Amino acid sequence: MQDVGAGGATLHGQVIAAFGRQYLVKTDGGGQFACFPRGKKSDVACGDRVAFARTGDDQGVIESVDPRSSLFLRSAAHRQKLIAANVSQLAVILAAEPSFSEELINRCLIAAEFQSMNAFIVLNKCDLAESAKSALARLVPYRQAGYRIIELSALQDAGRLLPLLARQSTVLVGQSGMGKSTIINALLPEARIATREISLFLASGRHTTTNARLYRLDADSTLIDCPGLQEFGLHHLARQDIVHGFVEFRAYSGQCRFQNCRHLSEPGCALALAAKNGAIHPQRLEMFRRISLAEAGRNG
Ligand SMILES: Nc1nc2c(ncn2[C@@H]2O[C@H](COP(=O)(O)OP(=O)(O)OP(=O)(O)O)[C@@H](O)[C@H]2O)c(=O)[nH]1
Ligand SMILES: [Mg+2]
Ligand SMILES: [Zn+2]
Repeated sequence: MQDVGAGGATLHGQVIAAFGRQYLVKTDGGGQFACFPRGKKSDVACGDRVAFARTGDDQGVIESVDPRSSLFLRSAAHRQKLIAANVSQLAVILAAEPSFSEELINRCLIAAEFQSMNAFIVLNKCDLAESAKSALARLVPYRQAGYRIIELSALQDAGRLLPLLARQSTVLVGQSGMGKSTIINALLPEARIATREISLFLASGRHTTTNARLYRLDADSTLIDCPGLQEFGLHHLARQDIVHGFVEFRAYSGQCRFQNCRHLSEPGCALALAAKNGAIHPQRLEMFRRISLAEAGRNG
């Protein structure tokens, strides 16, 4: 194989799985190496392109990370969790059952907007017709905001996602049990095998995904499967970034009575007026206020 350099040679590849501080790197020639980052800090994400020094037959040490086109991450006060690098779009995976958190949806969308990523929503398990109907009703504010909502049943046919995934690098996120891995397995039968291999490797018979993993759909399209999310901190964002994360609010920029309006309860707030007359969905403004107070409250 072309890419297998002599001992100590520098190789290049893409991180296709992240297990804590260990990364599986695939070279363009197809070789796979278990790599550790050099030093203590580990700021490498699934999807990253890296240069690494080969330290063994199938091992290496990551020397550097190439500049990224995007970095999808969540953060709390003192830590960041890198989710996926070099992704062009976000697919928020929801399901008819179990119930999903709307705050989580909004937080994921804000993080994607911050990285200028495209985003859309998938409502999975639509074979459960009754629950799908009420779930869909909860998604009206997002449709109104302009997000595409794809209804499907991964158990029946996930193929309708394919046109949206072509020539994109897509990260699938959502709460545990929504069906992210089932969707990927439906699109890529060989993913099932990879998942099983990883489960064996980690000696866990569980369904649930424990590590981020990149799958190649074709030469120009990739998918990243992630462990289920319970929370999504946005500590790395300023108040303005959170406002910007609500795409349909942008048309009202600069129209509030006060230039420093926080869109909470100030008089003459253009967003409050737009929500009142239905031009923006009141639930989105409510979500903005909740998240903004929780995250950007620290900035005054
Ligand atoms: N009825 C129905 N069940 C589904 C569908 N898709 C997935 N499931 C089931 O939902 C459960 C969870 O699916 P997973 O694909 O493991 O969910 P996940 O989002 O990857 O979960 P985590 O890895 O824990 O984050 C499994 O039992 C699936 O069989 C669907 O379209 N319809
Ligand atoms: Mg999974
Ligand atoms: Zn305002």
